[in-house]
Amino acid sequence: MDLHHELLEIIEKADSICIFGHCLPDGDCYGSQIGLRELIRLNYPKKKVYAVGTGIPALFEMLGSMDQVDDQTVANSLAILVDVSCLRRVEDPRVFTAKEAIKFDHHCIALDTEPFDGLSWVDEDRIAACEILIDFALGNGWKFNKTIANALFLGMATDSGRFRFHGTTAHTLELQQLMQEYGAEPQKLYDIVYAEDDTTRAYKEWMRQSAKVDGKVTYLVVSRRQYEERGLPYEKASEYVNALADLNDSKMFALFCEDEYGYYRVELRSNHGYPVQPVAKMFRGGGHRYAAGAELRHDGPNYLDVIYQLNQVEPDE
Ligand SMILES: [Mn+2]
Repeated sequence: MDLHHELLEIIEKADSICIFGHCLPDGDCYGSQIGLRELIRLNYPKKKVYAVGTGIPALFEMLGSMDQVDDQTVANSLAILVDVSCLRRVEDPRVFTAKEAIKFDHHCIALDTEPFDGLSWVDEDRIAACEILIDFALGNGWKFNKTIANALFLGMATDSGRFRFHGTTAHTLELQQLMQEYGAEPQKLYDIVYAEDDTTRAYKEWMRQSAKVDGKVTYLVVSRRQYEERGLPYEKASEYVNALADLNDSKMFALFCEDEYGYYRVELRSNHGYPVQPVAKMFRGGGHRYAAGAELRHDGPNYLDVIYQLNQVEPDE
């Protein structure tokens, strides 16, 4: 039996399923969780299936909210990890107590990615985990509805920067079109996901004005004081790396943001085919080939070491 059918068989055998994603959930994580939950509910109405974690509250009204489940439910469930590489990176640590775990993911395996024993469909060449889930559902002959189409469209749209980033393929665009045929509403999603309040707009503008250039890299180091006095929480301030895209004709861009412990969250990107993921791996991180994250601690290397390594990176092809 091939991988696809083995995964399907495990899902078909489970009466209760909890779907887990990563910390600081993004559109692909939340879209994968909701999309898969609704796919299973629609195609197997007798199964109990839950999406566990914080999700993206601004989208709950349109796509559905996350589920509150008790410990017993998790312990009696099949865990399905989506958009996350190992159990340790899952937002809700109760995932460790689940009966069995499988996953659908598109993250590169990093040095500190823990081994995952369950059956996995991992494809690092996919722009989004949602793309893998759509192919899985199509292969199963599963029915879709508008909510499913919206949720899975969301994941592909956000991880690909609205179908622009390196790694967006002809297949991605086929699935984008198919989701629209099933009822996805791009404009309605974008109005919510990309709505910016004045605080955020001002912060991103400050980011662009404060960015520095070193060789092939545009970067910005943000201290806790700098985002707090601009009214942003760490979770937001540290994720807006794309505000630095396409400045100064740089090949790569990087955001270093201080957390409450004085560590720095590092986000590395390239829209020009420069693989940044190997650099992330050198600094306690991982992610995708052209979009990766890392962490810097007090006693270790600092941001200049990361910039130095980025400047050694050569483009693919
Ligand atoms: Mn993703």
